Amino acid sequence: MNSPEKYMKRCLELARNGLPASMPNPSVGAVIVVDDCIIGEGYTAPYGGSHAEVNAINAVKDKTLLEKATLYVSLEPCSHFGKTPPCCDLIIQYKIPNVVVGILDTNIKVAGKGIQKLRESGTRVTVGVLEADCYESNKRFFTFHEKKRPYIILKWAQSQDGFIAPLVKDEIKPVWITNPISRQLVHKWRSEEQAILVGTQTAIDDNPKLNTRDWSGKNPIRLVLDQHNRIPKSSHIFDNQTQTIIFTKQEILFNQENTIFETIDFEQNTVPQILEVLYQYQIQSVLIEGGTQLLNTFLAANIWDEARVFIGKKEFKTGIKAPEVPKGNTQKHTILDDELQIISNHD
Ligand code: AOF
Ligand code: ZN
Repeated sequence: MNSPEKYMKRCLELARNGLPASMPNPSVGAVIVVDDCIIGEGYTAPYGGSHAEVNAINAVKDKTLLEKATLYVSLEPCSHFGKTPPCCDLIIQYKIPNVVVGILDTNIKVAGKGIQKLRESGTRVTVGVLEADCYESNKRFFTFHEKKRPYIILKWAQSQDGFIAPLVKDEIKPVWITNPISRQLVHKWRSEEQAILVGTQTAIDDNPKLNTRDWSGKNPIRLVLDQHNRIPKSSHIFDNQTQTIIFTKQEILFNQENTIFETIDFEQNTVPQILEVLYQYQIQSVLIEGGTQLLNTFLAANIWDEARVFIGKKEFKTGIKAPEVPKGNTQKHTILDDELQIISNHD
């Protein structure tokens, strides 16, 4: 591995520490090198905080070394005043002569202007090191800016014989298809995304909390479809514990500060309307947890980025049919007795 790749790998390692707290900002890693020695490192602080480059520069004890350093960074340094001043200005101020960038920023506020500003100041800039990995590290951010919609992850669990639920539910005891470890993993996944979406029937049948109680991360924003306001107000999703958005045909009076109603036209295709609302709220990623009808709607429209499907050992013989597992670039994992397939909708 040559040294730009070696240091970019380190940037990506650092960037992983910044997610999900940085969202909707991308999480970036930066490494400052002199004579093949790392003298400073940093990654993006939680949303609204300092950027990776700033943290890396602040970590360097002897600032005079910066005048002969190379800064490696997994995303183009910003050139705009957002919640923080431009990273480019700081790089120029400290006279860092070389900058190696993983990938360009597609946020229109930056989009090449960072590179241009650095080059105009005389900084030597290289772009495109481990570009695909840098894209992957901020897939939610890039999807949001490029497609004007959140990154969409479909998730469901199905029985060995292809059912998402039995026909008749036990009122007292929930029927689990997957083992407790898989279920904990789902709570980790919930903590990694900004929002979680379920359909009306799932909200009524399962009365889900849609939180991360089996994991230590933050709760996602809950999104629920409820065209005719059929979901009982005593349901967990109306418990005001987490910000909740209800997509409905007609808004109703409901005085809970954490519950917002968004009216959409159910006579029209709902998918683009939902995505438009999420874009307005700057929600960059959503985990869609069912039910079958909602998952099938996104699959049929081919508007999804990843599907995560658990296949449990249980057989139901009859029940509610799971969506057809989509074809695509598939990774298979085993979690105790469960099989997990992760399918990417991209090459
Ligand atoms: C960088 N380094 O670590 C990150 C960048 O409102 P602000 O000031 O926090 O700016 C947010 C934008 O800056 C964000 O949308 C993206 O374009 C860029 N993020 N840039 O140089 C970083 N996180
Ligand atoms: Zn910046």
